[in-house]
Amino acid sequence: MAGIDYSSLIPNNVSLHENRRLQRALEDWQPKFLEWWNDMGPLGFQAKETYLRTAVSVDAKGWAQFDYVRMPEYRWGIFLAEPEPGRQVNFGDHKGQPAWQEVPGEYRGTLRRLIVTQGDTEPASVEQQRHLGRTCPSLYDLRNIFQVNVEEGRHLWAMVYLLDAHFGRDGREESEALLQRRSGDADKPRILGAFNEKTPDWLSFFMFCFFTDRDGKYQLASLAESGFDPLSRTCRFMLTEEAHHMFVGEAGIMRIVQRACELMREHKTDDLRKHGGIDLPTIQRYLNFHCSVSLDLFGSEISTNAANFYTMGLKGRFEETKKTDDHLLKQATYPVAELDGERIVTRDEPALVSLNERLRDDYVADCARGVTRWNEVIRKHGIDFELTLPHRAFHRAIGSFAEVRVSPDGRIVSQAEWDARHRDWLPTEDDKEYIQSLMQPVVEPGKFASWIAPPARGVNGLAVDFEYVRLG
Ligand code: BYC
Repeated sequence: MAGIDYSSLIPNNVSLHENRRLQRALEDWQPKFLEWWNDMGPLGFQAKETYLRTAVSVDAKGWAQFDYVRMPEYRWGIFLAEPEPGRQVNFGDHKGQPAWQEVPGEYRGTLRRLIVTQGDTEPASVEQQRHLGRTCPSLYDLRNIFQVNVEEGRHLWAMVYLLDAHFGRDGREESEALLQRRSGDADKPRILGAFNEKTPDWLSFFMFCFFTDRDGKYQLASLAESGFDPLSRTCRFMLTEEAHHMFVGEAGIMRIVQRACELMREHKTDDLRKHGGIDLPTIQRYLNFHCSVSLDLFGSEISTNAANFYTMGLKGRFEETKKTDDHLLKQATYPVAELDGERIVTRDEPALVSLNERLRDDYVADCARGVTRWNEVIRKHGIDFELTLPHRAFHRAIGSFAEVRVSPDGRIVSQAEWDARHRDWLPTEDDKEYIQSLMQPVVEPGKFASWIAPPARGVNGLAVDFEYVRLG
């Protein structure tokens, strides 16, 4: 079961050949996916051989194999984590029942909506990153973004499999629609806000991988707890791929911070724009932006949707089965940050409707650990500067804080103060222009752009100056 059948048109470990109807539906979707990939995937590199990893089995060890592949020939397919014998619904009203192998009829619409929302983010991110190859800071980074892109493509396959296998005609229609919406399109935008923002440069890309892919980690982890077993198994395998995307983000920002510190020391100045580096305050403004739009992805602080997902057994908490409470949460409360006139206060709210906020708390704690590691680099250079996460109420468009102006340190401010100060807090036109001016491609193996340090090691034990993408 762990091995993946690569002999069929669609690689899979779900015995696709035994289900002709599903196989036909997916084989019908496959050329449409490829058409979308060619139209909306990485621009200008489709014919280049890239050193990519491909899943060969879903075992804990050794599931990845590395080789040169042209991206349109990447073997996208359907990989589910191993089934857990005797698995049950572990929370909500159906707690203790056997996990569902088929969609419970009464939850069909809700479950489909969750799967579509998850699925929609995957092609959206590929679309957002479409132009970045042309300004890569190195071949190593070019290979990494393509790895991320093909895996997001595979995550789309994962959700389309669930839609086609379990939602009949509606599912097939949703699968088509996933290829028709476009990131940032005024008429047919992607579903969630952050996935309609632009990712116009590599600083934004690394921030996106750090903050927005991390939302992916927490959402997938919650869906991996689902009582609908195929969704759980799908998300469990997706999480193994997601880890690399967050690594790309965290290590990318770390290398930019390191380069900034080296330039500050070398030139004895904070003004790195003369020296082709990205100064720490600019990094902070990009961090503020990407963190705040990613916080929005968790939905409203108080959400009956979230309560229903949980009570129905469809979407759990992060690490649900490690928690020792009753997994029903009908009596429990949870502290939630709220607006109280001109102040932000914390109040205990019913735990069920607070599940979005609870997941956001887990997420913020995880982000904070990454920021601490970046600050460690700054500290080691003897520089007196600290990157910080903005307050959760800063620059929000979803939830209780969407209506107020809040500073990164969590003060509610007047519109006048916001107008006067927001340039200190969010990327300015000047910042964007400067960052854009740095986006000159560096494609000689082992060479790196002026604004980013080389990584400590290459991919899969290879040298940093390995030819990760054959451009010749
Ligand atoms: N933008 O009760 P509310 C990833 C909508 S990232 C626009 O506040 P709820 C990845 C909401 O849909 C992970 N709309 O929120 C990362 C609802 O609309 P309907 C993606 C928003 O429902 C990088 C209404 O507002 N996965 O994998 O409790 C690269 C009121 O909703 C937003 C998931 O998100 C927003 N930010 O929770 C590649 C998991 N927020 O239904 C991939 C699946 C809320 O009234 N999704 N709305 O029309 C969910 O669990 C939930 O839909 C959400 C929202 C957590 C997103």
